[in-house]
Amino acid sequence: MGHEADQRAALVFTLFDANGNGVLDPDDFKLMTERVLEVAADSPAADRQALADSLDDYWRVLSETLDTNGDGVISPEEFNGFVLNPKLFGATASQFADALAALGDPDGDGLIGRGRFLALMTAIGFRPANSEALFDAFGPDAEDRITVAVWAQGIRDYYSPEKSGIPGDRLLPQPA
Ligand SMILES: [Ca+2]
Ligand SMILES: [Ca+2]
Repeated sequence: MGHEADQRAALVFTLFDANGNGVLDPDDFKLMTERVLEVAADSPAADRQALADSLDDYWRVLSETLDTNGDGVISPEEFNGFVLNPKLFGATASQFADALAALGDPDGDGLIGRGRFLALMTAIGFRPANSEALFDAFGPDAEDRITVAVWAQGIRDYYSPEKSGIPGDRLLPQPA
């Protein structure tokens, strides 16, 4: 695993710990679902449900796989970068990628505006400056929109340990 992928995995732990108690627990995934769905109140019900289902699945797969001491939560030690293991989590991450990107496009034209993108990324827990840089790296069109497909692929790349120099690396803390 490259250095960027290590950093991406560490950031995923911080983001998943939505309630900030230092471990991953079911409440984190409920909280993240609520925050994202609040931003996507105007998305079709099926798309909203798909996002809720994808985060439910994410927690189920994570806890079944990584809670090695069986205490019902995942510690940083238990987590330890395994989220980027494509064999364990590739399908789960891919489902989440499609569900999240779809919420960026409530009117179904296949395009996502910057404002909606930033609102969803902030709901997930990313910093606005990093999210802006990511949006720019995706190459928005003249009307400042990206496609649903580009964002979904960007999320998949983020979870692919063999990838480096990807747009998602804009989300990592930048050297001062
Ligand atoms: Ca937590
Ligand atoms: Ca545990």
